[in-house]
Amino acid sequence: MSRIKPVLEGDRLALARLITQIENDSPIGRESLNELFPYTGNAHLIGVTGAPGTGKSSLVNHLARFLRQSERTRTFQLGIIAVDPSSPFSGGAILGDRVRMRELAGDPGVFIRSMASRGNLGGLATATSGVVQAMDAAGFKIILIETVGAGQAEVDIARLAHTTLVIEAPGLGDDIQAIKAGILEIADVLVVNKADRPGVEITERALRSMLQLAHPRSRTFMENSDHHLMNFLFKEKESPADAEDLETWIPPIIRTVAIEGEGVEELALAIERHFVYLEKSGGLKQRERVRLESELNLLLRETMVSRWREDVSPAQYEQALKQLVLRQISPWQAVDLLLDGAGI
Ligand SMILES: Nc1nc2c(ncn2[C@@H]2O[C@H](COP(=O)(O)OP(=O)(O)O)[C@@H](O)[C@H]2O)c(=O)[nH]1
Ligand SMILES: [Mg+2]
Repeated sequence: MSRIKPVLEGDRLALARLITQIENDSPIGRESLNELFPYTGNAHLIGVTGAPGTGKSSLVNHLARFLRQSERTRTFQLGIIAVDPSSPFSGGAILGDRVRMRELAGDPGVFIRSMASRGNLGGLATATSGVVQAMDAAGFKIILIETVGAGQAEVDIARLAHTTLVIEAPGLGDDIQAIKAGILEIADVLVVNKADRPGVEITERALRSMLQLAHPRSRTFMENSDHHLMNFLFKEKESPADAEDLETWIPPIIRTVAIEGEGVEELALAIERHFVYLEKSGGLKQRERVRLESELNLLLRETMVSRWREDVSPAQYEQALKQLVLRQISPWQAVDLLLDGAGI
């Protein structure tokens, strides 16, 4: 208890140290997370995902500043986790994050952490979930998690959130190759950033038709989504709890110009509207269950593989692979051989 007390009390240095322990997957990190877990569950977790260069970091930056200034949220402590699955030596995203840190530095209500993979994507998702828990227990009311929407690990990370924003930008191809269907399916809010660039309409139209494919049920989309959304938002401003008429959540499409901060207010309202929707519809409990279930499955998968690795030597693995390549054994037989060898 004494170890986690400073973290629970909001000591930033203690939190930063704990996060390092979590990233290293140390025994102290794990024990602390066990002790902290009962204190989690109070943060609104917001995932921000999309292809590299779509403007996720710029948007998160502006959103953070907006939330720290707006009346309802200005007392909230805000956590930002930037997950960069590329090599820590590639530099790009990390450099961008340094710029952001300088911009948001000086605001004691904002805590930023960048995480880079050390070549183990599964481990990155697990570490991210641990860091989210630590920030949640430390009292952050809103946690923004930025990930590059590409592989399975990013989908795993996106599943940690209550509200997922998928960021698109014009010019990445009319058919939006950059977005994987899996990511689109978990989108709660769609953002077309770089709306100052040509091709916004094309991107928006493509997104709308992809959404209809992904959610063929009762989702219909107004031709002019901005008007639809604004109507809703103004109603919402008067009575934030009045979301009962919504049976199915229709992901709104919001245009933004992140570098100017344009559309950020609308985005913040859409996020809030989604949270209110989750609370009112009972979806929050359901979401929480699904969220924790994917977290559990993630840890199970990873723990099983790492235990197996401890039991099977690289030589045994090589031997099985060699037999497989020589077609002395089938892939299934290779699996049996390796799992039996590990006593699993
Ligand atoms: N023209 C324009 N450029 C933008 C906008 N948002 C971001 N950018 C630029 O796009 C580049 C990538 O932005 P960044 O936030 O790092 O993208 P990320 O890789 O998705 O995090 C940077 O040079 C930004 O200045 C926008 O709305 N309009
Ligand atoms: Mg970024």
